[in-house]
Amino acid sequence: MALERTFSIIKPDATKRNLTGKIIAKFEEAGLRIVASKRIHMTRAQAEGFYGVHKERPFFGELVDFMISEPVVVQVLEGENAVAKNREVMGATNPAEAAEGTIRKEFALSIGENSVHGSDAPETAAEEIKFFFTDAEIVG
Ligand code: DAT
Ligand code: MG
Repeated sequence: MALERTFSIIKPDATKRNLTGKIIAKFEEAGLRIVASKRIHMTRAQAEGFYGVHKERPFFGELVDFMISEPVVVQVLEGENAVAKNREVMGATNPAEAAEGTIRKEFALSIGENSVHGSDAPETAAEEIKFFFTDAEIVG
């Protein structure tokens, strides 16, 4: 299979607890390469736009407030089957259901404060990468 790219966010609960390096180590151990990375403090407009697909969900307001509560690290990860591999390394949305060894099992605090975001399909990965990065910022 060809190299694929996916989009990741290390979320506020994780940056706040100084877990950035431990989470990046999980990606690298799984064979995912960091080809773009920046630490940003998302604006409300960015968070609402990024999570627009969830705007009718009851937790939308809470999700946006959380995502702008602290800085985040946005990244592009590259590797074989990167979208699915990243989802595997992340673990289930709810840490209570996440498999042993996954990022969410080890680090997440709750279903909302769950340490990482990862694209769910190649098409959404392409859109999410474009939302935060220019082509020039991605160095493969
Ligand atoms: P994932 O992040 O695993 O792709 P998702 O796309 O269904 O999960 O939801 C996006 C984020 O919204 C999720 O990481 C945390 C938050 N969220 C989802 N379900 C929630 C719930 N029932 N209560 C609170 N926050 C929730
Ligand atoms: Mg999702």
